[in-house]
Amino acid sequence: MPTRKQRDESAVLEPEKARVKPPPLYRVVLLNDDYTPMDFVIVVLERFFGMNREQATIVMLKVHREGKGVCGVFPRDVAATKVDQVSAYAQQYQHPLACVMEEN
Ligand code: TYC
Repeated sequence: MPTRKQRDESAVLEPEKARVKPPPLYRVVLLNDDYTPMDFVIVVLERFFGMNREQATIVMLKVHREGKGVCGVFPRDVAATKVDQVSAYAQQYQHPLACVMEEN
Protein backbone atom coordinates (compact mmCIF):
# COMPACT_ATOMS: atom_id res chain seq x y z
CA MET A 1 0.00 0.00 0.00
CA PRO A 2 1.53 3.46 -0.99
CA THR A 3 2.13 5.91 1.79
CA ARG A 4 0.37 9.28 1.65
CA LYS A 5 3.67 10.89 0.51
CA GLN A 6 4.07 8.40 -2.33
CA ARG A 7 0.47 8.99 -3.40
CA ASP A 8 0.85 12.79 -3.38
CA GLU A 9 4.11 12.66 -5.31
CA SER A 10 2.65 10.55 -8.10
CA ALA A 11 -0.60 12.55 -8.31
CA VAL A 12 -1.21 14.51 -11.51
CA LEU A 13 -2.09 18.08 -10.56
CA GLU A 14 -4.82 19.49 -12.74
CA PRO A 15 -4.71 23.29 -13.17
CA GLU A 16 -7.05 24.87 -10.63
CA LYS A 17 -10.26 26.24 -12.02
CA ALA A 18 -10.35 30.03 -11.92
CA ARG A 19 -13.00 30.70 -9.31
CA VAL A 20 -12.70 34.47 -9.25
CA LYS A 21 -13.77 37.12 -11.74
CA PRO A 22 -10.97 39.14 -13.32
CA PRO A 23 -10.62 42.48 -11.52
CA PRO A 24 -12.78 45.25 -12.98
CA LEU A 25 -11.13 47.83 -15.21
CA TYR A 26 -11.74 51.57 -15.10
CA ARG A 27 -11.63 54.21 -17.80
CA VAL A 28 -9.72 57.35 -16.87
CA VAL A 29 -11.59 60.23 -18.48
CA LEU A 30 -10.78 63.91 -19.01
CA LEU A 31 -13.64 66.41 -18.98
CA ASN A 32 -13.76 69.57 -21.02
CA ASP A 33 -13.82 73.07 -19.54
CA ASP A 34 -13.51 76.57 -20.98
CA TYR A 35 -10.27 77.61 -19.27
CA THR A 36 -7.57 74.93 -19.30
CA PRO A 37 -5.17 75.67 -22.19
CA MET A 38 -5.08 73.07 -24.97
CA ASP A 39 -1.29 72.81 -24.71
CA PHE A 40 -1.56 71.98 -21.00
CA VAL A 41 -3.97 69.11 -21.72
CA ILE A 42 -1.58 67.76 -24.35
CA VAL A 43 1.28 67.82 -21.82
CA VAL A 44 -0.92 65.94 -19.31
CA LEU A 45 -1.69 63.21 -21.84
CA GLU A 46 1.99 62.88 -22.76
CA ARG A 47 3.28 62.94 -19.18
CA PHE A 48 0.74 60.74 -17.38
CA PHE A 49 -0.60 58.51 -20.17
CA GLY A 50 2.51 57.95 -22.28
CA MET A 51 1.01 59.38 -25.45
CA ASN A 52 3.06 60.99 -28.19
CA ARG A 53 2.15 64.52 -29.31
CA GLU A 54 -0.01 63.31 -32.17
CA GLN A 55 -2.08 60.89 -30.04
CA ALA A 56 -2.37 63.48 -27.27
CA THR A 57 -3.62 66.12 -29.71
CA ILE A 58 -6.30 63.77 -31.07
CA VAL A 59 -7.58 62.94 -27.56
CA MET A 60 -7.44 66.59 -26.41
CA LEU A 61 -9.48 67.71 -29.45
CA LYS A 62 -12.03 64.92 -28.86
CA VAL A 63 -12.50 66.15 -25.27
CA HIS A 64 -12.71 69.75 -26.46
CA ARG A 65 -15.37 68.95 -29.09
CA GLU A 66 -17.37 66.19 -27.39
CA GLY A 67 -17.07 67.11 -23.70
CA LYS A 68 -15.10 64.07 -22.51
CA GLY A 69 -12.56 61.54 -23.71
CA VAL A 70 -10.83 58.38 -22.53
CA CYS A 71 -7.13 58.63 -21.62
CA GLY A 72 -6.70 54.93 -20.83
CA VAL A 73 -8.17 51.83 -19.14
CA PHE A 74 -6.54 50.47 -15.97
CA PRO A 75 -7.08 48.35 -12.84
CA ARG A 76 -8.70 50.35 -10.04
CA ASP A 77 -5.60 51.37 -8.07
CA VAL A 78 -3.70 52.44 -11.19
CA ALA A 79 -6.70 54.44 -12.44
CA ALA A 80 -7.10 56.12 -9.02
CA THR A 81 -3.41 57.08 -9.00
CA LYS A 82 -3.67 58.61 -12.50
CA VAL A 83 -6.72 60.65 -11.40
CA ASP A 84 -4.84 61.89 -8.31
CA GLN A 85 -1.70 62.75 -10.28
CA VAL A 86 -3.56 64.64 -13.01
CA SER A 87 -5.74 66.49 -10.48
CA ALA A 88 -2.71 67.54 -8.40
CA TYR A 89 -0.80 68.66 -11.50
CA ALA A 90 -3.77 70.74 -12.76
CA GLN A 91 -4.20 72.32 -9.30
CA GLN A 92 -0.52 73.17 -9.16
CA TYR A 93 -1.00 75.30 -12.30
CA GLN A 94 -4.42 76.54 -11.17
CA HIS A 95 -6.29 75.02 -14.10
CA PRO A 96 -9.78 73.61 -13.53
CA LEU A 97 -9.06 70.45 -15.58
CA ALA A 98 -11.19 67.57 -14.28
CA CYS A 99 -10.11 63.92 -14.48
CA VAL A 100 -12.37 61.09 -13.28
CA MET A 101 -12.57 57.30 -13.42
CA GLU A 102 -15.52 55.24 -14.64
CA GLU A 103 -16.01 51.48 -14.29
CA ASN A 104 -15.65 49.79 -17.68
N1 TYC B 1 -11.74 73.65 -23.99
C1 TYC B 1 -10.39 74.03 -23.65
C2 TYC B 1 -10.01 75.30 -24.41
O1 TYC B 1 -10.71 75.69 -25.34
C3 TYC B 1 -9.38 72.93 -23.97
C4 TYC B 1 -9.58 71.70 -23.16
C5 TYC B 1 -9.48 70.46 -23.76
C6 TYC B 1 -9.81 71.76 -21.80
C7 TYC B 1 -9.62 69.29 -23.02
C8 TYC B 1 -9.98 70.61 -21.03
O2 TYC B 1 -9.99 68.22 -20.93
C9 TYC B 1 -9.86 69.36 -21.66
N2 TYC B 1 -8.92 75.94 -24.02
